[in-house]
Amino acid sequence: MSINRREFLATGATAAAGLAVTPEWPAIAGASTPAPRVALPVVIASTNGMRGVKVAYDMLMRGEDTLDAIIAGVNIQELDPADQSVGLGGLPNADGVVQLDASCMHGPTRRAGSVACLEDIATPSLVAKAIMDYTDHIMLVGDDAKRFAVDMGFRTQNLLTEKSRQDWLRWKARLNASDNWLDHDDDVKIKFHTGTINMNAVNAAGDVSSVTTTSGMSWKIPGRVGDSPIIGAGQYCDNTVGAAGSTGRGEANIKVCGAFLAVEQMRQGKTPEQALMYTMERVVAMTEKRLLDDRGRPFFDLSFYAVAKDGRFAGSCAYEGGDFAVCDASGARVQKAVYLYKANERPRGPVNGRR
Ligand code: SD4
Repeated sequence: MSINRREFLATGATAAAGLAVTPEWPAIAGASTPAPRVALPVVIASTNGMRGVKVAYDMLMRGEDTLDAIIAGVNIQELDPADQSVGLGGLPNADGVVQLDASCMHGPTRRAGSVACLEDIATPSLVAKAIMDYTDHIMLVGDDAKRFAVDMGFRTQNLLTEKSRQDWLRWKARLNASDNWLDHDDDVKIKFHTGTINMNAVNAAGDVSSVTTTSGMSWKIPGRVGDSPIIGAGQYCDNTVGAAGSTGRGEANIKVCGAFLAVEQMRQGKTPEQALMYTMERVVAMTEKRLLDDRGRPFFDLSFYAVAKDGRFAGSCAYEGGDFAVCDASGARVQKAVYLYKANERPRGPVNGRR
């Protein structure tokens, strides 16, 4: 029996087998121009997800679920003590305590989960998924989130590595020049740090998922919640459109609900690149004066990542020089992000918007 390509796709056989496919028609309603042919699956992430996008892609090729695949991808960074922006080894808050945020969305079943200010559990992405899978709620925080996780069988451990503890001590020592702590010559390097991993995927059937996980802004005030666990800011997906997520200064992203905004822009027909540039422009437009130079350019940076249901993808930054990780039929690689301002336009100013 012969079967044409469209019928073959419609059988779902391709999806079940996880095969790479090339959609022949634009999947996004309202798209003004036909989408270019893009091979599926596609996984994109912040650059620290280079190892993760390959792991996730291989799982999608084996027909595994989109959210399971990208969570396996981000687990690599969460469990890596050398990555000081996520999970085990993440830089702590002002009290020297590692507090983690994460959220995820599963496109095909339209579900979401989120956890904030989680301590002692290295994989908040899996805790967010457990909240999604096993409760009628979407978000749990703090000690109660930890108790839930322990009840679910998650293992507790000290997440503060010796390297992160030393960095915290040095930051603390430099807080006040007239305190009783001595400074060290290299302490000038100890500033506020940002870092996070966001990962988004679309499989051969066009199913979409998204996840973001982080230790948040280093030296933050205990209890501070960033954008990563906020559904619609740190990540968002809609199975009829695509997925988006963010890393960088969460306070700037929360005010524009950046991941939601990017997905909604794609829904209205913008390409991922156009949707992310629009989102970056909204971030700058919504930034308070103290964080802008006299020409209106932000002192901080922020990155967005988006993948459309048809496999087109992009990354964006405020300033030239940013990149992101992607894995598709051409393999895992780093690609340049689009940007609003040239690198030499970056104002000299407080790092990460801190004065
Ligand atoms: C946050 N966007 O908590 C996250 C992680 C980060 O500085 O990059 N922090 O704001």
